[in-house]
Amino acid sequence: MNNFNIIKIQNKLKDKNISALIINRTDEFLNEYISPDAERLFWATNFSGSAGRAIVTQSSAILYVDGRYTFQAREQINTHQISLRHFSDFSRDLNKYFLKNECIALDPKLHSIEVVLQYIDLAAKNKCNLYLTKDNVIDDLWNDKPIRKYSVIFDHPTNFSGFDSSFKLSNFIKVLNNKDLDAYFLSSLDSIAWLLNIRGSDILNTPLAFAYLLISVEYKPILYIKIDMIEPVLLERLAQYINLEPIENIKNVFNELKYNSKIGFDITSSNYYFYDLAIKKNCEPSNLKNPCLIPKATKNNIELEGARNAHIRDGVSVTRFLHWLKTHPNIENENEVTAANKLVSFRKKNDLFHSISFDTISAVGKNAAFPHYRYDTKKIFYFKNNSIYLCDSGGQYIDGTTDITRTIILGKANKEQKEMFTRVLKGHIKLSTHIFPKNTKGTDIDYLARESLQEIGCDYDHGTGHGIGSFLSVHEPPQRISKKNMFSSVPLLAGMILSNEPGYYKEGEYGIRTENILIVKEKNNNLLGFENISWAPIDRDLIEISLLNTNELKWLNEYHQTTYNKLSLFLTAEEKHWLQKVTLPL
Ligand SMILES: [Mn+2]
Repeated sequence: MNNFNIIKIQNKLKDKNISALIINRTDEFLNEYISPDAERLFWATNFSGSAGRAIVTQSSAILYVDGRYTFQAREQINTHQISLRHFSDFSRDLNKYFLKNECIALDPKLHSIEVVLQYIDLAAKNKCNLYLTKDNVIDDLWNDKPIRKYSVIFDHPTNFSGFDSSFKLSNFIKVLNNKDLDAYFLSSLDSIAWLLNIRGSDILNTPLAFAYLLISVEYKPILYIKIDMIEPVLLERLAQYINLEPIENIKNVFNELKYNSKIGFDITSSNYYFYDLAIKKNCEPSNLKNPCLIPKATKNNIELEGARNAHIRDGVSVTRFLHWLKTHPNIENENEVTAANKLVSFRKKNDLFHSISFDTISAVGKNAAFPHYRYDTKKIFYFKNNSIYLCDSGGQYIDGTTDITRTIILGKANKEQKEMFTRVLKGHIKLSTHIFPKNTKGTDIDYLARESLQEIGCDYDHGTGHGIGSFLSVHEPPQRISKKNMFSSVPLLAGMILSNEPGYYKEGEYGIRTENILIVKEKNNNLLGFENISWAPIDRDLIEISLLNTNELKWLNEYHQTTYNKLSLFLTAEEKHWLQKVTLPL
């Protein structure tokens, strides 16, 4: 089927004499999780993944996605009209478009300061025109664009968040004073939510409220937000130390600042529009890494305790779900959608449950080979005997965010599936039990999770671990465990929470991933290591015991014993009996 939206864009480019339009998959807050009105890349290309960029010219279109999404993108886009390339080729490819006298357009609200500054440099070098659009080209064409919805904004009290927001703000202002800044412009929604102990539901599955915050060393911070959506109790608290302004007035944010005020921006996570606006208002922008990032990532004891508790409740749901699947009398009558719904129904019963934390990846057989598969209610896949099922899911609880993946076999696994599952598990265990010196980055230890796969020439084309928020984003920077040179990385610090999720994907056949969540912990002799906080059985029917060494076997048996001890209290007699059986030592 022809993609008419690409043609509409191309006609618009011809009308406006634009050579190429760069589309970025994000919103003006540079979020990973966006509201439907910000799904411009999806509107243009039909690719629905959470990361990607496209370059549309008058006669061509190229979509750039990372390894998580290559299979999915190929299925979703019309490959006659749109070519697909790996994200790592994007920067190099720009040289093909930034040519002399060509006009390259982009919306400065949807690209980071850092990226636009690079484009400006490249355009100057190649004598090419960079056109920062005032009105978004796609919005002009998108007739049935959804209207942005705003939801209730509520308090996240200190018995869950640990520190009160005036304490966090005073630490933030200390940083600004140290750096000699007059103010800081913050547009990362999860940082604003963390700093002010507020949460909302403006974005599906991530408890954020649309807002901007200007923090001044001299005046009260100004929060641009939907004031009438704030719950009365919260409004009363915020009004004590914050000035509230309607979010629609954000374009006036720098108006009251004195001439030449030095304003900090995080050039990687703020959009270029506001940086440019600050310059136009005679302010002096200055790059400062978002001062919330490290304090937000290194969870306090209350947040860590909340995460442990949330993961036990969540593990109970996942275990009940696995029991339901593995003991189902007619699994062929169930499908990816009914399974995902079943899992949600278990989670909903848990205390402090708010929502799921991302669209459940519920993938049967060959669909599991898409690391970020999204089931399609129009194209239902039923369970088949002797097929692999991969489920990656999570919950938002008031005391913590969870994320867990289990891969199971329904029926009998073949030799290859068992070998690959066991190699993935070996990587998972190796990372989980690693002890490392301070100052180690996630990129330094990523290889541990891949070693056993790489021994036989296999690998997976995605990161091994991401940070995770406290009742916030399920993917939370800055820490990550991934290959070197792919993303920037920071040293791992005690209190950080990360996922451990190696996998293996065989296109057209099956996919495997085993994911638990880890807390970075101080160990003896000034070293760091991990504490595992996810509990759910790992499918013994997929394990090839002969491939595990003594220590790995010991880890697995202890993991299963602890899983049983932590969860059995909350299960029915039948579920408990089943869990006992599947967690017996191997
Ligand atoms: Mn994950």
